[in-house]
Amino acid sequence: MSPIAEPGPDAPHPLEGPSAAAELEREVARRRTFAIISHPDAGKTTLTEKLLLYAGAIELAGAVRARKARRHATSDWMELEQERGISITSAALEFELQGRRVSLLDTPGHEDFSEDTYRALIAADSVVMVIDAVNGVEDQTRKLFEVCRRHRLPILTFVNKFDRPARHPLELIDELESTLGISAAPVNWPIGRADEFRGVYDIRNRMLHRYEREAQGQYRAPLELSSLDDPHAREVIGEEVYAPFRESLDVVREAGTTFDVGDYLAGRQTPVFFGSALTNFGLDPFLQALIELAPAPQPRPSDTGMVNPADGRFSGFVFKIQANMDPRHRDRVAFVRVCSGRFTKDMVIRNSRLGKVIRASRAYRFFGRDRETISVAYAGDIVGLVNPGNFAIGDTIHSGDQLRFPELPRFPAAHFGRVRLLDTRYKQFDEALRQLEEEGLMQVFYVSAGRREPIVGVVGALQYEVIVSRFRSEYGVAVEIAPAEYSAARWVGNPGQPTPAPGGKSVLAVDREERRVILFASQWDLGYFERHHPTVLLLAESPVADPTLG
Ligand SMILES: Nc1nc2c(ncn2[C@@H]2O[C@H](COP(=O)(O)OP(=O)(O)OP(=O)(O)O)[C@@H](O)[C@H]2O)c(=O)[nH]1
Ligand SMILES: [Mg+2]
Repeated sequence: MSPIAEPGPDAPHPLEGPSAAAELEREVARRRTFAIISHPDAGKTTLTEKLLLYAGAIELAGAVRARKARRHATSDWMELEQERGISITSAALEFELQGRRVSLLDTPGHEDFSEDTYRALIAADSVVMVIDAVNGVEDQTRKLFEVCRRHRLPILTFVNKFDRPARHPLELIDELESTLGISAAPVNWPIGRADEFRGVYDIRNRMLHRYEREAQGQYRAPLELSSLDDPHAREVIGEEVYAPFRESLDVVREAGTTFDVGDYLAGRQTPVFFGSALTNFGLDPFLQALIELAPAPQPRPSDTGMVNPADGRFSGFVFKIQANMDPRHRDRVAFVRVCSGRFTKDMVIRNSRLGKVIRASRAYRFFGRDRETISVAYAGDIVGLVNPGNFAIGDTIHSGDQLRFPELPRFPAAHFGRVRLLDTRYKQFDEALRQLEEEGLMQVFYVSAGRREPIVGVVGALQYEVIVSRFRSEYGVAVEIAPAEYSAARWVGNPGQPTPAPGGKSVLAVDREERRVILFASQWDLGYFERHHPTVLLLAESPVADPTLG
């Protein structure tokens, strides 16, 4: 028994009062939560790994697509990610740097995984956009940029791969401005490219950061150049590279956008940095800028008005669920973005969808696959709560009065496949279906009596591969997925009425909760049904988040 008496009901809680409010404000102000986005392969995971390295959070940067014996990147922890050298699921990494508490979300670039990327974006306060210097602004970057614009997220741009035969920097800046419609303000300017890449010139501070192929990231103090006309500068850079560099620099200094922090924070302007993540070049100034410029947690809209991060009341939302991250525990973790207040271990919280009270007895912070138990977290943090079926993606959790954050984007399934169990591990098979559906990786439908051969609906076909791989590696179950001839799923929204037979190759199915779903063989069939049965309410989204339906 503890010799210390429990405080009576009237005693102030140790975490209340003016000093607690000041502590909350201080902690919130030092938080920086951002997502790294881009088209596949631009170098997000490589940049993430190198930023961690520079921040001192990891000792040895693991290369993406490294040989088997070598370490893998911290944020690509899943087996299939390591096999394929691509990111499949977003990863959260939290570290301390120069008095800031940084939470970084490395996201997958591939369109088939973009639902996960969109949700991670909404959990962030700002964004790092990576551009491949050879390919410029690519499709997926454009789409993700639109989401950033809608949410008014400030964006820092890192133009990567300048060690390769990159496009001309003026052309890249121009492309950023013309295709994205945002003004782009170069913070530094590349000197040469590919084999003639000499480094970057910091425009505002007039510093020359020299690139040295052999140094591979070892820190070299930048050279201060009081004037670029200085013969020493020409000598260091080399006459052949100097002339075109100087010419383009003069163009941007005269006609280009100058950096303005207000415009950046308002999402009207993106500061642009040039470098090469793989060869560790240009990372230090970028990381510095990130620490100095990226905004602290911002107020967020809810159904009860704006929620201020320094509000005393705890609130947050679940933006991701991931099962089996830790092979030793094999549990399901809900990733919560804390939006206001302070979260403490054992706190009694409420899930606003279920109206249910939950005691948060285990909470974690993340470092890729690794996690650490925490006893306190503040607005801006990404917290993991072990999820015994208490949370769904999009849930708002809070203490105090009821509130709800806006719903998270859900994408309708566009590809359908029949899952076949190739062994007899039925129990594990059902568990895998349930847990991966809960993650939002797929939707599961049952046609007629066939409980053993469900139909899964996914956003992108690459997810089939992920499902097969995860069934095997996480549940020890062998399955194969054969394409099924459906192209849309719609829940029937009027539970009381009988559902007319859809006809043709379309079928009536149920989801896990026995709610009725029609799997349409084509978009045309869907349209035909809608025209002929205008009273049948068809819902494009799984009503999972609403227990009153069905
Ligand atoms: N030459 C060169 N290659 C790079 C650089 N940065 C990354 N790469 C390579 O580009 C490839 C893709 O890098 P990733 O970091 O996995 O790219 P990503 O953006 O995370 O890709 P997804 O997560 O799959 O969208 C890898 O082979 C990297 O080694 C760079 O600065 N220079
Ligand atoms: Mg990646």
